Amino acid sequence: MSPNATSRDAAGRPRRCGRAPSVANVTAELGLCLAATRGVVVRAMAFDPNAPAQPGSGIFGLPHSAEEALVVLVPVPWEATTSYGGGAAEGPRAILDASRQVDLFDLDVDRPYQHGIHMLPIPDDVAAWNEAGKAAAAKVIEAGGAGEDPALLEALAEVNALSEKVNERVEREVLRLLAAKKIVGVVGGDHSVPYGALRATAKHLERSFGVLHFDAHSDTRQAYEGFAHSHASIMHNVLEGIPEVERLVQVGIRDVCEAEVDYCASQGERAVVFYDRAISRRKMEGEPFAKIAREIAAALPSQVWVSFDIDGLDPRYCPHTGTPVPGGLELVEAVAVLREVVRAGKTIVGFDLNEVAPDLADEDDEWDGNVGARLLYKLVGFTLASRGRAKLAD
Ligand SMILES: [Mn+2]
Repeated sequence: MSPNATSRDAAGRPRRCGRAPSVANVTAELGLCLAATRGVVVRAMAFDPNAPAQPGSGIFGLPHSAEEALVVLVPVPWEATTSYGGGAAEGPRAILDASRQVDLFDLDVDRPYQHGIHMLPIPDDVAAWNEAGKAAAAKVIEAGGAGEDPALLEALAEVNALSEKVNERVEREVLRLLAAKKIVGVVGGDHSVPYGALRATAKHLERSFGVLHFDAHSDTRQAYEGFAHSHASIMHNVLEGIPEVERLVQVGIRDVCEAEVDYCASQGERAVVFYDRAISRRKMEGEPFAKIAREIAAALPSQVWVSFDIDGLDPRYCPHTGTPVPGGLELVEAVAVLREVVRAGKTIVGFDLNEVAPDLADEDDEWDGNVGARLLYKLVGFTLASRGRAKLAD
């Protein structure tokens, strides 16, 4: 919440900013919007970026439709293979709800909202697949794997089939948006959800690119618990299934199995891991994080997809995420890495944010959604800046 957010809206939520819309502001901003969205019809509603979010407004309180927006966010309420704590399927809703409190002016990238940001409706079909998938997966997880049990093998096959449906749906949606020249961000859901988006990006770009992966976990397990598209297997699947991904750069990793360490090492230069242990030690020895951030950026190829698992951050930023691990990045450190990626002249070709889970026991607790929304806005902002569509502050 911003320091000047003292009043509350009709729903009792703190307002973003107490300032009343002024005619001069509205006119100036509409002018900016028109200038920024050449050829696109901007709806006549008076939008004031300094005012509180309007009831019924979209993500970040913005008025843009999918057609008007340059940035389109794809929510994926899917967490069937979550093995520990649940709630990530509610991530898109929690982020959307909390996003209306985010101040639109951004000290890193000025006015990223000018090009329009829209979140697609949370899809009912994926939510239904999630319910079915979770019920089937729970039996397998409880038994510690399907083994030779025919009923469990059937449940496992059902989960894997549903995962493939999610992947195909996300891939189709993202391909359609990329063809319409949109900038795409995927909002999970668990960490299995961006796979389809990465496949779509590979097809659309027709060239190689890198993945910058923030996470506490390596996510390079092969078919974790038997699930082909487990949240814990996403980067294994990416490296094995998407040859266009020329390099994976992982940051914040601190909870891995030995097979994952060996697997990443076996990838040679294709996988570069900035373990949390190494980052922490360097900081303890007095190295500035800015230097580490530049090193991370330098390890990336020129085209970069950012895959952000919220648990890459210190868990006080994401207390209800499914698999929290002590340690991790500060939010400002993650932002510093994104900033260095842009400063290094790399192009962010798309991004995902996943594993944000609200407190399911207390619906008034917006903290996880709040951090998620703010990080999402930064991802949007730096992506736009990397494409010359937002100004990077000094
Ligand atoms: Mn993780």
